[in-house]
Amino acid sequence: MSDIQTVKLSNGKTAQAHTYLFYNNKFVPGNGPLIETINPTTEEVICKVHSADAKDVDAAVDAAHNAFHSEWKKVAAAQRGRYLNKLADLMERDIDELATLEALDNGKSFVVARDVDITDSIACFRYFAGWADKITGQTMETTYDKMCYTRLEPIGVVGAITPWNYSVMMPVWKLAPALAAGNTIVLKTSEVTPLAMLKLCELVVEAGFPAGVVNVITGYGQITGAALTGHPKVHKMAFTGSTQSGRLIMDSSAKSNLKKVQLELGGKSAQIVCADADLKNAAFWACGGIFNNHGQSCNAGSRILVHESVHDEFVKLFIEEAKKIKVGDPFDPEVTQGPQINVAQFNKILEYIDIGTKEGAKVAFGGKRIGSKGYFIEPTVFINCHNQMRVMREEIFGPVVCIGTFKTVDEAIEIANDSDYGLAGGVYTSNIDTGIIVSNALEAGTIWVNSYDIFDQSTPFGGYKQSGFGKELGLDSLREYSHIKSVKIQLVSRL
Ligand code: TXE
Repeated sequence: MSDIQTVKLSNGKTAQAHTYLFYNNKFVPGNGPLIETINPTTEEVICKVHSADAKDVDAAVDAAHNAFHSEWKKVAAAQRGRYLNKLADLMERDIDELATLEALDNGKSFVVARDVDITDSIACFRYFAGWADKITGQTMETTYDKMCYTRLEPIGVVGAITPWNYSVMMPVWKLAPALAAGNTIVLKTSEVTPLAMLKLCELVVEAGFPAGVVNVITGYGQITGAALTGHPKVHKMAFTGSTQSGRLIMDSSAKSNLKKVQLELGGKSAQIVCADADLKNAAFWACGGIFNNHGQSCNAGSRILVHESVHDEFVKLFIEEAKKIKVGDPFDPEVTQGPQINVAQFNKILEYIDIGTKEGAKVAFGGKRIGSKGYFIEPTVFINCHNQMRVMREEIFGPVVCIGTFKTVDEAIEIANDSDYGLAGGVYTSNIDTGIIVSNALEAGTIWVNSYDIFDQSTPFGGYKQSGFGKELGLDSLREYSHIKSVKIQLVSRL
């Protein structure tokens, strides 16, 4: 089986896809089990992709280790930035090919893949390219006969493990700061959606990165992921995925060589709609806040808490917004919601719709599968929800929103914080004091006021509680990929 395969799109066209592992700037076959990657629109196999066994992981880590300790360490910081900018330029050139593979493999609309996922990934590389030669420490005042300063140093080989919901953007959120800070990286893509990232590897070579700096392998969590997490030459793990897998990664990192770990995990974020909110604006953002990416976002605002005095009006406006979502083939330019990622997620979501109904929530909109082929589910609105229901507490990770009411803002804060998770939150109000007070009180890493799900490269993102720890994006993220060294100099000679 050769590396490059011709794959079929659901619109009858074809694309080219790499199917091998990528390390040392080469595409090489893997020795793990072949993985069938499935088109969620048609339920057909797109192609078979090679996976890495423990020996392949060793080879990829060795490539990264050797590159770090030889060439990459000596590359000037400004040159690291130039490589990242060049990669961003090449992604811009090949944006349609990258978006095509992402839409094919993941099921998200081609337009969204191009204008959000790939466009934001390009912006992320450019943002961190700018930082590469501006990484500085501090000079400290201590005593008259000493000089003390800090240096930010790269950690070495970074291991990254990413999920399928943003199969280019989540890797890039790790690659860009890790490389800007001077590390090399071995990234394990999700076994569910490997294709777009493998295409990006082609561009890594063209951008001129020295061999071994960027390495991308595919494989199952228990085989490839576990080998990477337990590897003694990997000194930091960056992970996005389920809370359950996050625990395993932390455990294995601790048991191997006590790697530095950052985890971006699940969520059950609350959007609070106050009585004084502009309800049309709230309905617009809250709807995108849950249904963007088919509800498959860690920060999805999947609980909506509405002041009881405006509940009926809000629900009416919210459903009007939900009706505008067009579900269908990702390559139809009008479509905003494609299929769910795979049969496991599809069944899980339908099961939760059933659980919610049995718990006493009422389906006010949607609630069913669409068609008989492909993993399509209607945007679904539950009302009459309270915080003891499983659908209000557990991450559904699909297009299902649960709406409940509150009487006072304090009660809304209490309900919002009554969660194992703490990734994000939202508040809609026309009073800036309320906006700030609620933002301060919510136990979550990102809060949006009068909007939701807006990202910027400069603004850090990461969780509280069981949504994980560590920050992605922004200056804080560079520190996640750096050691801070203190240097203390005793001035011996006296004038
Ligand atoms: O995630 P997994 P799954 C949540 C969401 C979803 C649920 C299950 O609720 O319904 O998780 O999704 C790798 N050692 N999120 O099963 O398994 C795996 O190969 C090392 C939220 O797809 O966590 C993949 O690369 N790695 C989330 C990655 O972990 C392991 C996004 C994510 O897969 C591993 C995805 C192991 N033992 C799901 N086990 C978010 N925060 O956005 C698995 N992996």
